[in-house]
Amino acid sequence: MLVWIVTAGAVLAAAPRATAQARVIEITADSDSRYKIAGQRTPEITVKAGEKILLRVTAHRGKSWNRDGSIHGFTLLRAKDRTRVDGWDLLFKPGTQEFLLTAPNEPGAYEVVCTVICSEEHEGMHMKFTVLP
Ligand SMILES: [Cu+2]
Repeated sequence: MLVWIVTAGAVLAAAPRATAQARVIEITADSDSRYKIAGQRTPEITVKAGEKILLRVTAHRGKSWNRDGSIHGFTLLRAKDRTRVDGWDLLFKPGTQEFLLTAPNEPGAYEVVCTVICSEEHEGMHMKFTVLP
């Protein structure tokens, strides 16, 4: 079985073994302009610095989307200065997709924000992201 992985705009097929060391984090980017994580009332992602992450995203269309077909985004910002983290600027299409990512090396508080105007609730589409040492 092949698993499709999208990294920084490039699509490649990788055997499951290649992703075996990455921790899988599953989120939903939902039609009500909310990120959701099963079992969490308030979704929050916690990772270790430099950890390999396989982000598995299921996205559902809200009331509006980008002309390129992206329906939600996922951009990681440093909480202290709202600057973007390289490699963590993602766009989602409808359905399930996976991204092989490397957690920031700098421990601290981060925030995930949606970068697609997905509804009038778009501004509320964000979640905490914590990097542990
Ligand atoms: Cu959104």
